[in-house]
Amino acid sequence: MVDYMIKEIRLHRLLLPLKRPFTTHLQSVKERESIVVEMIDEEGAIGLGECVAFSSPWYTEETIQTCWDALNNWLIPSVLYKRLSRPEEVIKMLQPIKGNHMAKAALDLASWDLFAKRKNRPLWQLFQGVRQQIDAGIVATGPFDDCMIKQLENAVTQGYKRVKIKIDAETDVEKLTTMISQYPSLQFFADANGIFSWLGIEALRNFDNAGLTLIEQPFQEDDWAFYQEASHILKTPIALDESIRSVDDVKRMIDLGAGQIIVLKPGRVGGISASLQIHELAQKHRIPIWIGGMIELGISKAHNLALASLPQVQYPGDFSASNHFWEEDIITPFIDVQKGQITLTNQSGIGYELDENSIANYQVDYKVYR
Ligand code: OSB
Ligand code: MG
Repeated sequence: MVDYMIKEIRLHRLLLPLKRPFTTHLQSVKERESIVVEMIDEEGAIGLGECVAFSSPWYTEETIQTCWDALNNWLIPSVLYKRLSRPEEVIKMLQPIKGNHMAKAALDLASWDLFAKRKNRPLWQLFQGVRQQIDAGIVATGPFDDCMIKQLENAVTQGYKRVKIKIDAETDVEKLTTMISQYPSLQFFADANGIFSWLGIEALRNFDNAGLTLIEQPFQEDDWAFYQEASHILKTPIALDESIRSVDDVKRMIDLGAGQIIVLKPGRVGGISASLQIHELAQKHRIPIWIGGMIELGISKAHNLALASLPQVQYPGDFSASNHFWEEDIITPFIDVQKGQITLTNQSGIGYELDENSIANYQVDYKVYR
């Protein structure tokens, strides 16, 4: 394998408005910050990555500012001008720096896209993905009122097969059960974002006969004992989202028998390299995976889509079209959902390019290292 060199890295710090606020019991997100990474080799090939931390630590400890600082001060100096022969060497070079998985992921993603482009192969084929059509899935928020019905009707019209509902202390289980029975063509996931650590396992039990395909993150990240207990009591499978911050968390989940399904968010676990390790573990232990979203932009989404081609990904992920959250995404072409599916491209790498106009519109800071 021939060596190549990381000759230049560009960081675009962006701020985009959401079409409408995304509100859960944790936070109302109205605008989205992001860092897009361009990693360039000596031949001028460009690999794209994205950092998916939020502006404040409501969902993960890392924020866009901590990632910006980590990237500028420690991560980029550790990889710039280094020679590589494999994409996972970038994350290995970053091992002496503790934590900062979300900041590291941005570079790891870029490294994989760069490698695939050098090889002139689509990323999903490089992973030996087994499918080119990826099932889409939408998230619908708010109380079970007319607005929710409108969101569900739109989902059905656009061909989505799966809808994720956010649940909290106010959720009316009876209304939820009726609603689910009225949409037999849709699979319903319920995401609790940890609230049953405060409401208790008994309250969670009320959801067991609602017709849900799965319940996502009923308890807080480290409430492993709750996960063990609930996995015995509930017949609805439990999926772990926030709890899966690294490969080690997956090992813990398996050792403890805590939960049945992994929600894999590459941007949180340290990138593609860590995601492939998690996939291997999940395959060995027969644990199904689905790929989660974080209201991210097209670059991260494209990486996630490529991973969704892997065999152990067995449920539809958080994959909506670019126009679900955004007036204008930062990639061309936009991500498009047809008959409930997204087709992986045959272009090399992630198969999408940065839209320079849109980057210029939303850029609030820019750094270049060469
Ligand atoms: O908990 O899955 C979550 C969005 C931001 C942060 C956390 C979560 C979410 C979502 C939306 O549920 C998923 C999406 O981007 O489609
Ligand atoms: Mg979630």
